[in-house]
Order: sequence, then structure tokens, then C-alpha cells
Amino acid sequence: NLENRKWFQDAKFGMFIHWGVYSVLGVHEWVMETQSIDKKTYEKIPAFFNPTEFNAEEWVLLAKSTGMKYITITTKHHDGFGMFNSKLTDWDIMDRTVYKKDIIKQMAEACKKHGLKLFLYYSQLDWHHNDYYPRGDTGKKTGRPDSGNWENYLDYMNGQLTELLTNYGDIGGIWFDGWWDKKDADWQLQKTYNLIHKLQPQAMIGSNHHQAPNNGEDFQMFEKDLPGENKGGFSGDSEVGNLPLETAETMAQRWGFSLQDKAYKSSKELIQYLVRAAGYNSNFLLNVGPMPNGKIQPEFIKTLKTIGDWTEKYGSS
Ligand code: FUL
Repeated sequence: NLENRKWFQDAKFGMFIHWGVYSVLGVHEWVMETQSIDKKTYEKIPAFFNPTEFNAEEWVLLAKSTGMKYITITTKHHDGFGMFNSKLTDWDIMDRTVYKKDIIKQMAEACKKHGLKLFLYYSQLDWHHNDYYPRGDTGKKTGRPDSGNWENYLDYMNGQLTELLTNYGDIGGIWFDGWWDKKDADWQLQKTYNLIHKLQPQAMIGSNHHQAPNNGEDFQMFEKDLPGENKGGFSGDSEVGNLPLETAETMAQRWGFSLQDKAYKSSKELIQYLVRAAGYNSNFLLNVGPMPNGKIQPEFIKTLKTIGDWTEKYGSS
């Protein structure tokens, strides 16, 4: 869809949100893997996730006043936990938390109300699902059975994507991640991409698989790098193609909420990054990892406000 590609290319600035039940532990979104937490133990975490202070409009207005035109939020990260109402599993916010409210629904409504587009991050990699089998490079210590049906997993994934593209109105796009965990697997990407474009033709598909484009995606993304660079070591295989571009960075070092991560980038650094990205005609997707109570930490808010003053003066796109 050319119109949407054009819109995306011109948007220049978006907010990335990494939020999941892992935020309770205050480590980062990879904690299940880095601390070798098995599935049964990890399943205790959602009971502690009760973000009573969460207000979707507050986040959307924060993004908007920072000069951002869209929000990309984790609907399911590598731990497989759904932050939305999925009928295909009970491993989601409705069934495992006392909070029992659909985060994605609230975000979709708030974005619509305030004129921002919503993009959905979806991890193809899943450390929780038994049918994510054979295992990939990660998730080997989760205590899952040594068997599973890969086709079932793909059906599950396509089913969840169908839910996401049916129940939340118009979606800006799908931000895939985790393909790289099983580089040799048959992901049947064409089938998934066709499904997405059939359900919502305007939805842009991107995949953080760190490869050259031409796999049927609508935009190309670079994690922690400007297009063409490979400082983060994620983009070695990527050449800049002719798709709209996006580069993702985070406010400090981690993506998900981390108590110990105090390597906050300054507003000056981040504004320079925004400007440099724009020089590549690339969007800048700037990440926050909200706290388990539903608030974004004050250090981030302060920096975003300063960036907002700047974009108000000079424009963000
Ligand atoms: C990576 C993930 O493994 C990280 O947890 C994070 O989501 C980052 C944006 O992409 O591939």
C-alpha cells in the first residue's frame, strides 16, 4: 500500500514500548533466558502483574507531545505472554493476571482518539509454547517437553495475528522479531504476510531479522544502528534496500523495564540521533520500558519532554 508507505516514510518519529509481565522482575525482557527460568517458575510471574496506574491516554499523549506520530507496542515478546485478549491460549493478560484488561485494546482506542497510528510488535520466537519445536538458538532451558508440532505453532501464530488484525481496528503495521532464533526453519513467511495483507491491506510489515530486504516486507528496520551501519552487530547481513527505513534505539540500555539500567541517554544525544536518522530518510523508533505499575519512569518523561520542546520548535518530520 503506497499511501501508507509514504505516510510511514514521512512520520520520522515513533515510540517503541516494551511492556510485559517480565517488568515485574525489573531486569529486562530477556530475563527468562538469561536467568534460565523454567516455564513453570516463570508462570508464577503474571499473578504479580497488576498495573493499576496504567492509563493508555497518558502514554499516547506523552508520545504525541514528544513529536511522535506512531507507537509500536509489544503484544507478545519472546516469553510468549499475550498482552491482549487471545482466545487461543490462556497465557495472556486476561487469564493469568488479576488486572484482566486488554492492554492492546486500551492502546488502540487511545491512539485512535489522539490521531497516532498503532504498530504491533509480535515475537515469532516463543519460549513458552510447547509446539515451538524443534527449539532454536535460545529457550533451551525452559523445561518444555522434547517434542512439539511446528505446523501447530505456525497456526497458533497466524491465529493470534488474525486476532490482532481483527479486534483492534486499523493497525499501522506488524513489527516482527525473533525469526533469527531459527534461521533454518520453514517459517512460511509468505503465508503469514499474505494473511496480514488480506486482513488489513494497509498494514505495513517489518521484520527485525537483520537481513537484506526483499522478503516481502514493507519496511526495513535496523536495531540500534543507523541504516547501513552495524555497530550493534545485528545488521551484518543487511543492505539498505529501497523500502522505507526505521531505526530503533532505547532510552537507556535495556528495552524492558530495568531497575539497574541507569545509562540514560541525554535529550541532546537522542535529538542528534533523530536528526541523523532523518538524514538517512529513516524513522527513529525510540523505546521506553514502562514499570510494572503502568507508569513510565520519571527520568524518561523528563527527557521526552525536552525532546518535545525541541520538536515543537523545529518539527519532527
Ligand atoms: C531484539 C529482541 O531480542 C529484544 O528483546 C528487543 O525486543 C529488540 C528490539 O529486538 O531482537
